[in-house]
Amino acid sequence: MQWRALVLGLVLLRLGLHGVLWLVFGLGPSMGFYQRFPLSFGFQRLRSPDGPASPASGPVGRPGGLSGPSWLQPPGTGATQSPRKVPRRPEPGVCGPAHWGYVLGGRDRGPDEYEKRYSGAFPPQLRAQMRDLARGMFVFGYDNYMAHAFPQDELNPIHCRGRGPDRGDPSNLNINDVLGNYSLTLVDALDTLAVMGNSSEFQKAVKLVINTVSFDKDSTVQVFEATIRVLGSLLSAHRIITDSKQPFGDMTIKDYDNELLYMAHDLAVRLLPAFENTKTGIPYPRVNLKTGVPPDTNNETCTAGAGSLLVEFGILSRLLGDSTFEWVARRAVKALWNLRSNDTGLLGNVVNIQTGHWVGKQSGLGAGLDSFYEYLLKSYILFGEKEDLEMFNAAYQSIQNYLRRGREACNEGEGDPPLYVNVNMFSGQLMNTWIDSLQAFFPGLQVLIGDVEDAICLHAFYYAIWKRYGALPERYNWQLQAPDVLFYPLRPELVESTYLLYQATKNPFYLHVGMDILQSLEKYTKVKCGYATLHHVIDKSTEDRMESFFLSETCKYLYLLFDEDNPVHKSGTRYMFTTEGHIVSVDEHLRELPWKEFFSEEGGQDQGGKSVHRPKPHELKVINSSSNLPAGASSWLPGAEAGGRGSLLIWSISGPGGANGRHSAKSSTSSRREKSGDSHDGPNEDALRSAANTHIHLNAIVYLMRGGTPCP
Ligand code: DMJ
Repeated sequence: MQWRALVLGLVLLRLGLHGVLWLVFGLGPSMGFYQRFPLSFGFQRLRSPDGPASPASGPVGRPGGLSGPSWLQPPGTGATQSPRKVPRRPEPGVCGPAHWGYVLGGRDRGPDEYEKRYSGAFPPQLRAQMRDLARGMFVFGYDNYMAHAFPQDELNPIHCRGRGPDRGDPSNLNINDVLGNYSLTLVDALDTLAVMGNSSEFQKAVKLVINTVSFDKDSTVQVFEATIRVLGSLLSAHRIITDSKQPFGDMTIKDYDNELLYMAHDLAVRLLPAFENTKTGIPYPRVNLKTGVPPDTNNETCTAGAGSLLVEFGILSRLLGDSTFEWVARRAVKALWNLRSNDTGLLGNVVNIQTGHWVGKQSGLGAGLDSFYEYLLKSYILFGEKEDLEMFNAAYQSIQNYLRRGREACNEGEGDPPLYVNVNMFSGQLMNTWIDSLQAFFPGLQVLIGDVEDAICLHAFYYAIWKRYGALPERYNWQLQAPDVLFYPLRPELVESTYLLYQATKNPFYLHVGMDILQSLEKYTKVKCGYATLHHVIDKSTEDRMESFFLSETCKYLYLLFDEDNPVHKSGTRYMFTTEGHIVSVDEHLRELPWKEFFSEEGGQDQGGKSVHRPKPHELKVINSSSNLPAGASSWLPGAEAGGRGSLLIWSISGPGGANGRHSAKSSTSSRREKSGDSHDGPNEDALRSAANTHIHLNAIVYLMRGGTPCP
C-alpha cells in the first residue's frame, strides 16, 4: 500500500507543479502535446528561445532522459515509424499536436498569425521590392569584394580587407581547402552576374579573370572545392559566352578565344594527380596546384568530396572530347558505390582511399554525403548515362528505407512528421540526434525528381528552425531542440530548396519564406563591407568572413526566387544548377559521347575508331596543360539547342520519388521499396499535377509550424 501512496503522491505533486507553472507563468502545455512529451516540453518552454544553447548532444535515446519524437526509433518499429507500413489515416476533423512545435519552441503566437502571414498572396510590388533587395545584397557584397579584397580570394567584410590562403598555418583547412590564391570570389560569382542580367559587369569580370587569374600557384586546395567553385564557374561562364542563344542579354566577350575553357582545362589537369597512385581509384582529397599530391597527405576523404566531381569533370571532358576527366571522376563514383553496405545499400561519410575501409560509418544526407547523391542525379540529367540514374534510384531507396523516420505522409496520419536522420551505414541504427544545415539542400533535389510532397515537408522543418534563430545553425539537435554547432556561414541550402519548391508549386508561401530569409540576413549578417558569417546563431555575434558561395549561391537563389521573369526559369528545364549553384545548360550535345565504348574496363575507341588504352590508376599521365583543343572540339563550343522540354524544373525521372515511384503512387508505402522502372524524357506530369495542388499542403505546413497537426 505504501508504494501506491508514494506513486499517487508523486503524480499529484507533478500535476500540482504544472498547475502552478500554468497559473504563474502561463507555461502550461496543452494536454495533447504534453501527453506525448511530458518532460522535454517543460524543459523547452522554460528556456527562452534566445537563451543559451544546450550542450552538445547527449546519449541517444537515453532511457529515463529527455524523451523525444519517435524519430529515435528505428524504421520498422512502432506504429508510425516504419516506411514499410501504411500509416493510419486520421478521422476527418481530428487534428492534434505535432512535434514540430518542438522546433519552434512556444506556441505563444496568436492562433492565426501563421495563416495570416503565409496564406495570402504576395503582391507584385512586394515581390519586386524583394528582388531588388536580393540584387542589392549581391551588389553590396560584390562591390565591396572588388573594392577591398580583389585579387585576393575572399572578403573580410567587417574589417574591409581581403583574405587569401593561410600560409602561416597549413593545417588551417577551413581556409586553405578553399582559398587557392586565385580570386575565388570573383571567379565563383561570374554566372550570377549573367543571371542578374548585368552584362557590362559580366564582361568586365570575365576579362579580369582571363587577364589576372592563374592556377600556377603553390596552393594546396581541396579537389572538391576547387572543382565546384572554380572549375564549375569557369565552365558555366564559358558556356554562357559561347551560347549564341543564351537568354541573359549580351554576354559576348570581344575576341573571346575560349580562354575560360582553357583555364578550366589547366585547373583540371592540376587536379588530376589526386587520381593517381590511389589503389581504389578514389581520389586524394587535396593537391598542391604546382606540385601535385603533398607527400604528407591524408589518405582519408569524405564521400561527397571524392564522389561529386562528375558534373564538372564530365562537362569538361565532353567539351574537349577528352575522356580523361570524366573517366577519373566516374571511376571514383563507381569505386565508392561498390563499397556501399550489402545490407542497407548505404555509404559512409569518410573512406580510406587506399584500403577502401570506411573510416566514418555515418550515413546521412548532410556533410560528407550531400552532393554525392545530388551528382548521381544531376550527372544523369546532363549526360543521360543510365547507370547514374540506377545508382541514384538505389541510393534514394536506401535513404527512404533507413534514413527517413516519422510518418509516411507529410500532412496526414499519426505520429511525427518525417525527418531524415544519421545512421550507421551497416546496421541502419541511429548514430546521433542532430541534423546539419547542409541537409537542407535535399528538398530541392526531391523537387527535381518530383517527390514534391516529401520536399515540402522537409523544407518546412528546416524553415521552422530558421524561424527560430533567424539563421540555420550548422547542426541542430532535434532531441534537445537546440543547436549543437552554432555558426551559420551564410549557406545557401535552405534558399536553394525554397526557390526550387517555389518553381514547382508556385505557392506564395515560398515567397514569404524567402522574404523572411532575406530580412534576417539583412538584420543579422550585414556589416560595414558586406555580409558576415554568424558565429553564434543565438547571440548573433559575427565572424569576419564572407564565403564565396554567398554571392554564387545564396544571393543567386534569392534573386531568382523573386525575379519572376528571369530567363532561367522561363527556360523550363534548359538550365540546371551545379552543387555550387552554377547554371549549366542541359544540352543534347552533352549527351552524345565524343568517344566510343567509354565505359569498357580495358579501353575504348576514339571518335575515329582508333583504339584507346584505358589508363590504370597508377599509369595515369598528366597531360600537358597547354595542350590544344582537339580538332572538331570547336563544334562543341557554341551553345546548342536547349534540351529543356518542360515548364518546370521537375524531371521525368522514374524511380522511388519519380513518376513511377513514391510520389505519384497515391498510397506510396510499398513503392519506397520498389525498384525503379525505365526512365523516359519529358516533364513529369504526375509531379507537376501534384505540385499544382500544394495549396492543401500549405495549410498543413502552417499548422505544423504552429505545433499542431493539420485538419484534413
Ligand atoms: C557549397 O560550396 C556547395 O553548395 C556545396 O555542395 C556544399 N556546401 C557549400 C555551401 O554550403
